[in-house]
Amino acid sequence: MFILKCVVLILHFTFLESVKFRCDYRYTDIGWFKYHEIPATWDEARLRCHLEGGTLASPTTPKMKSLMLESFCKTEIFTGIAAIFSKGDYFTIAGIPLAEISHEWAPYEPDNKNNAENCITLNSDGKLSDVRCDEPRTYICYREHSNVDVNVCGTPDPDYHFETQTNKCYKFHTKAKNFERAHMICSAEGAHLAIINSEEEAKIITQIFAKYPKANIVGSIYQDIAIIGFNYWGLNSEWTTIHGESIQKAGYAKFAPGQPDNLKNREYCGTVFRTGLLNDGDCEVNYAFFCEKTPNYPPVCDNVSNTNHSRFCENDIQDHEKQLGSTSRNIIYPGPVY
Ligand SMILES: *[C@@H]1O[C@H](CO)[C@@H](O)[C@H](O)[C@H]1NC(C)=O
Ligand SMILES: *[C@@H]1O[C@H](CO)[C@@H](O)[C@H](O)[C@H]1NC(C)=O
Ligand SMILES: [Ca+2]
Ligand SMILES: [Ca+2]
Repeated sequence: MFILKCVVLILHFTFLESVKFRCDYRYTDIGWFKYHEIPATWDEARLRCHLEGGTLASPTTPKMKSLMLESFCKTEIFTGIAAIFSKGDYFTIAGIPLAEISHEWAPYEPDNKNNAENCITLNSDGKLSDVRCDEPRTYICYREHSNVDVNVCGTPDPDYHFETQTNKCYKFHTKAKNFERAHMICSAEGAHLAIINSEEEAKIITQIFAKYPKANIVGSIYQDIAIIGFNYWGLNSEWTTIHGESIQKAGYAKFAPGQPDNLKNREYCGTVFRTGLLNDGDCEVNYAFFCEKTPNYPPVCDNVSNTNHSRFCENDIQDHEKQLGSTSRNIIYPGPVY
């Protein structure tokens, strides 16, 4: 019996020892990495990494650099090193000065071309270049190893709360954003703008909204309205959820009295009042918003090192061939040209 208890205890501790994080990040012994293949401007890349629970990666150590280099196939990626506060003063997101990072510049770099280059790329040969921040590039997000595990909602973000009636998690964002930005934020968090599928869910939304009095909502003059996941599908003349169903079919279509009123002829995005009743809102106006998350999506993985991280670079190589107009298979990566 005693031995059995010991085994159970040991199993218990072994279990406790692992920390989970979303599987789109690859675990290494220094932390979690995700290569973002959709190019973004530096500001957007930084924000997306932050919302995902990481930071825009920088080659701060030889180990970091080699893990970054084996994660991408492009000629270069954005790093987190940028001069965002004053020209020429380069720091990582976490404030490490470039001078403290061992680095080698690509030929003729840095040139601060047209006095417009404030961001730094890591090139496939391991060298750095200064580039414009507003020209989209791919990038890597990095999450340092942390003891903070995911919660029942499958995220380390403590602001997602599980609701038993719907088996979903919800997060109320008090910092008001427009529809597009709200959609991006929920997506990056592994969630989506909340979709109300029943009276019950409308009630949950109402109850969450009630926990945040007007004074808690920043950046909006409409503190009784929050964005949720539906909008007006003009071509089909129908209020449609972001998952493509009419709101009637999705299960909840109760507009507030007098709504939708298409005020000023510019209300095509879905919002909800504190009452739980729907409203058409202005897609460009900032409102608080609700994200909804399925607990087991995105899936989470244990912090187990995955050594099989060879990226399949064929697509990128074909890209280069197209750009170069070459048919050669044993391509030599061209140096970056700025
Ligand atoms: C996983 O995380 C736990 C808790 O922080 C840690 O003790 C363990 O060493 C980690 N495993 C690996 C392979 O890094
Ligand atoms: C490693 O990854 C490649 C490509 O994704 C896959 O074909 C191969 O089976 C993997 N090997 C192992 C040992 O997991
Ligand atoms: Ca340059
Ligand atoms: Ca309205």
